[in-house]
Amino acid sequence: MLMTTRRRFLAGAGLLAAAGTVNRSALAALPEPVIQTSAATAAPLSPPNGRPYDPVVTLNGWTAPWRMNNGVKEFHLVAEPVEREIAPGMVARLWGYNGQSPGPTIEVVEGDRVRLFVTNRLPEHTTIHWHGQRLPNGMDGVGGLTQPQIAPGKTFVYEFVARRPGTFMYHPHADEMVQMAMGMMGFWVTHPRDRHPHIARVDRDFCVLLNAYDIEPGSYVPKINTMLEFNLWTWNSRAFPGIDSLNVRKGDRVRVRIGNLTMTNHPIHIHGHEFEVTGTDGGPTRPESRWPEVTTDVAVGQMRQIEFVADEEGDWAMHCHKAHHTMNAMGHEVPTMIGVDHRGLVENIQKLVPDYMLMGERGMADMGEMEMPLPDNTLPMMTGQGPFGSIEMGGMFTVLKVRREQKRDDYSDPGWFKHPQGTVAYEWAGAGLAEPARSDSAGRSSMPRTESEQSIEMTVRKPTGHQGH
Ligand SMILES: [Cu+2]
Repeated sequence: MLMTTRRRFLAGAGLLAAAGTVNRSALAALPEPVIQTSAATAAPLSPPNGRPYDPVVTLNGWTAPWRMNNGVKEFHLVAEPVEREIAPGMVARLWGYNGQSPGPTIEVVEGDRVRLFVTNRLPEHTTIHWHGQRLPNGMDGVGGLTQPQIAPGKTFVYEFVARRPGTFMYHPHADEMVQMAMGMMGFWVTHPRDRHPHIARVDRDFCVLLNAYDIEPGSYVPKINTMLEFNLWTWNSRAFPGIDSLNVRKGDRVRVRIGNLTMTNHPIHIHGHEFEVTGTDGGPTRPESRWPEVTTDVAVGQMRQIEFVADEEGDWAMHCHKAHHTMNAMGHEVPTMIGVDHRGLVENIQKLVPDYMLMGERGMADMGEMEMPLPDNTLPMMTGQGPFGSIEMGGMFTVLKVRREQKRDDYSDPGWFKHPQGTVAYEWAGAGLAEPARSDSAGRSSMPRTESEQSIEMTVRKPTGHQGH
């Protein structure tokens, strides 16, 4: 959903008119920035001009349109306050680019000369650092070090040649802690110019930028001084169940590009498939350096490209393996209640405090289904309805959907997987479990102790003569 009819027309028509139809005065003017108001995943942007490439899909994001100006690819980024839907039911007031956080993905081709106009509509100065790029030092975007800060209301121009193919990011290098905590960041992909020996062609190419926010339940603006205790762990500023699924066709070669601009590392895990890291922040990895894995850690400031053939049909979980990062906002002060017997207590307290609820007595799974009244503008801690009930997830979690019948170039959600008969875990219908034999406290167990362990135990147990023991 683009803001004006004209903008919608320009973007929908594959954009900002080809160079031949742009007149001289238009070329002297700033390229019109395209403002995005939706958090939906945009269809990949097939390049309307310039060198051809296979476009990426930014989950819950989009690629910035450009105009060609005498062979230079021109983009216009506007740094500004934005409203971002984190998931249905919660909107955050962030800072971002062109209407959203993260900003649009920039896609160019190796060897492209790129000119980026950056207009600052924030209440304070900013810059943009082009993370990972080879470029002239004065284009590196470090406020105070390589350029003056961009004051509110001003527009700066960055220009360089995209010298190497790979996965990059962009973010401010000005009041960096605050501006990144507020959501200012974006993805950059430089596609190879020709066939590259270490870059395979893929059928699906997804972009995920890892970010995190600390937004008190019921409020809208992130707390900017938080270093580690974030309460919203997001991909492209979306939390489960707001993160779109990765929809692929069985047999597709799939690439997922992951960049981490949070303040901690994220071990990204995919079910049902092995993948290889085919690229890092430094570019494509040499094939002889790759090994198969199912989880890869993405440290702060890093980018990882993982690739696999999606050859197992189904709905496969894909998530950060830090369990706290697949939860939405929750208090860290919730005590562990497992095993505590509260029978009768809740009823008594509810006579005094009608809304009182006890959390966590049998684990926390109940939270996933609890119809607990939440403050405005917050997300349940564990949520998401699957075909078999609550998924009990939040944060950095989504689903890789592999389908035989998914059409090529079709990114639409195929719905839940229909499992072939006899392939779903099922309830045992036979006799129940009798109480199993357990080893006793005298230490008779399947692992007999060594003599020395036994003698240590004797020493401890024997009274030593001290009074009062
Ligand atoms: Cu994580």
